[in-house]
Amino acid sequence: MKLICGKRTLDLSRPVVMGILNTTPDSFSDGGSYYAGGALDLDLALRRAEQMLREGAEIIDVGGESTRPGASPVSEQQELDRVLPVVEAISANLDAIVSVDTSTPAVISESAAAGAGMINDVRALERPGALAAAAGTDLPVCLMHMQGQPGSMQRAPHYDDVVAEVGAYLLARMRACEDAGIARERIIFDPGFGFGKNDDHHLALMRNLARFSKLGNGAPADIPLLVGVSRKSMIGRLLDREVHERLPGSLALAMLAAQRGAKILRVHDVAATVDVLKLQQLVDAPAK
Ligand code: 9MG
Repeated sequence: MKLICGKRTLDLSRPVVMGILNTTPDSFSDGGSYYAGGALDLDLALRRAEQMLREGAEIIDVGGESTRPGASPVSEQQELDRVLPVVEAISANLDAIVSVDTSTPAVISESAAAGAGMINDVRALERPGALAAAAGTDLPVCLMHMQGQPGSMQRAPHYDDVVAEVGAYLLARMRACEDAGIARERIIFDPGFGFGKNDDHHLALMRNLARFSKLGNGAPADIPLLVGVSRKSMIGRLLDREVHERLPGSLALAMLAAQRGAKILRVHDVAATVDVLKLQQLVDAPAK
C-alpha cells in the first residue's frame, strides 16, 4: 500500500510513525514548546522535527490549532502565521513528509503550496470550503471522526453502537470526498480517540479496530488507518496516570493498534514507538 504525498511516496506496507509538532501555545502535552519570548521559534521547531526524523518518524504533523477541550479559538490568520513558516522550513531543509493538522480551507491550500504532503483534518473536511480546498491539492487526506465540537465534546458523548456509527460516518465522509473530486486512494481513516467518546467507547473502538481497516472494501486497496492515542486522557483515566506518566500506556495502545491494522501512529514519543512497531512487525509479519 503506497500513498503519494506530493513529491514523496509513503510506503504503508508496514506501520509508520507520524511525529507531533504543535505550534500552539496551549496544546495539552507539548503546547508552547517552540515559543521563546512569546514568539514561535522556527529554529526550535525545525530542530524538534529533525530529532523526530532521526528517531524514525516518516511524517511530521504540524498543527496550529489546539483541539483540547477548553482551548482558545484561533483565527485563520493566526493559524496561517503559526503553521506556514514551519511547513516551509521543514519542506525546504529536511527529507520529510509534512502533514498539516488543520480544518481551515486557506491553511489547507497554502500549506500544500508551501510543500506539505498530507492534510490531517479532525473535522473530516466538514468546514465550509474544506472539501474543495483539499480537492485542489492532490494530497492524501486523513478524515477523523469527532462527535460534537472540541469545547464540549467530552461532556456526555452518546452512541447506540460506537463502532458502527463511527464506521458509517467515515464512509459517508469518504463519499463526500469522492463527490468533491478526492479519489479514494487519497483517503486515510481515523476513528478519533479522545474526540467525543468515553472510555467504554475507546475500548470498544480499539477492540474492533481491525473492522476499520476493512471499511474501504471494494477500493483498489484498503483505506489506511491512522490512530492517535499518544498521552491522551483516556490513558490517564484508565491507568490513573498524569500526562508525563503515560508513555507505557501509549506504547501498549500503539502496539494493539498496529496489531489490528493501523498503518500510521500519531505520537509524541517517536523513538520508543518505532521500537515497539519494529518488534510488532518481527512477530506479526516476519520477512519470508
Ligand atoms: C490533531 N489530532 C489530535 N489527536 C488526533 C488524532 O487522534 N487523530 C488525528 N488524525 N489527529 C489528531
